[in-house]
Amino acid sequence: MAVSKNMNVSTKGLPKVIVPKVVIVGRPNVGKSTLFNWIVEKRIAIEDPTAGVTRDRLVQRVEIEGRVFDLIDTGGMGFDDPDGLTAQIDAQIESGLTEAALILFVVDVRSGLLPADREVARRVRRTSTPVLLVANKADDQKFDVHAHDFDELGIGPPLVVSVRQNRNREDLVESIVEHLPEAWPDELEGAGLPEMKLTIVGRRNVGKSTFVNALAHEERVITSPVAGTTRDSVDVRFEVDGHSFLAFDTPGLRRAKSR
Ligand SMILES: Nc1nc2c(ncn2[C@@H]2O[C@H](COP(=O)(O)OP(=O)(O)OP(=O)(O)O)[C@@H](O)[C@H]2O)c(=O)[nH]1
Ligand SMILES: [Mg+2]
Repeated sequence: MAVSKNMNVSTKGLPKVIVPKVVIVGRPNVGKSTLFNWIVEKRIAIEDPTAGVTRDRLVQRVEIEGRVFDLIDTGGMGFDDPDGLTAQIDAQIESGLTEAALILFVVDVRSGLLPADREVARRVRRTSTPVLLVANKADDQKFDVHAHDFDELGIGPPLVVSVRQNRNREDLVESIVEHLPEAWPDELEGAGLPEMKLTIVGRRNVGKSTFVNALAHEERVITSPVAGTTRDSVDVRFEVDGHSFLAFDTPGLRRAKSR
């Protein structure tokens, strides 16, 4: 079995389990989180008309057509965060790119090719990882011709989709599965399941994310003195003495505003 930098999970007593990571990247507001939720068929990531909403990298394990992979949502590349978290958001994107077995590079057919898309293209081309270009927001067939705008990115023809209109999900999913590294033996299925799940809750700014990072021994989630830094709930897998755990970092609970 080929083991690459993209392979991650081990479970005590069992051989290494290979779970490829598929990372979604793109400039802000192209619909990355919406696409993430669409593929995993759950409302995990916050979708919002405002640019720069996603900060952490979100992971969801997906099983499609018998293949298992971790789908990762990331913040908008090139977004200048008003809370001063730009470098940390970018570091999360970089971690996603580094661990990816496949990159889904999302663009928006409605707004066409923007300089920020070229910047994303430059960055993904620096990796040696396969890239699938996904042109989102083609809510209607008339948008399909605009997909050619993105040819000059040099990534290849985009897969044209609309999450809103549920267009071409099957093609996208099939394409992801085709690009995954080789399958692992059937008997290992499910071996990557955590032995224990922990949910971390508490008021804003009490140090929940800092605690999760201490467990994971890495800067897995963004921490800062700014209350409300964590916006999405984030699954964090980590191991202690060969045992696998899943911690669930949650946004801080806010007191209901008194009027
Ligand atoms: N018309 C149209 N709008 C879409 C589609 N997919 C997503 N959107 C909208 O695009 C906006 C941005 O969506 P998000 O998923 O939050 O975008 P994002 O790329 O994750 O944004 P950041 O995390 O801020 O970088 C939201 O208002 C979505 O409803 C689509 O297929 N068609
Ligand atoms: Mg997002």
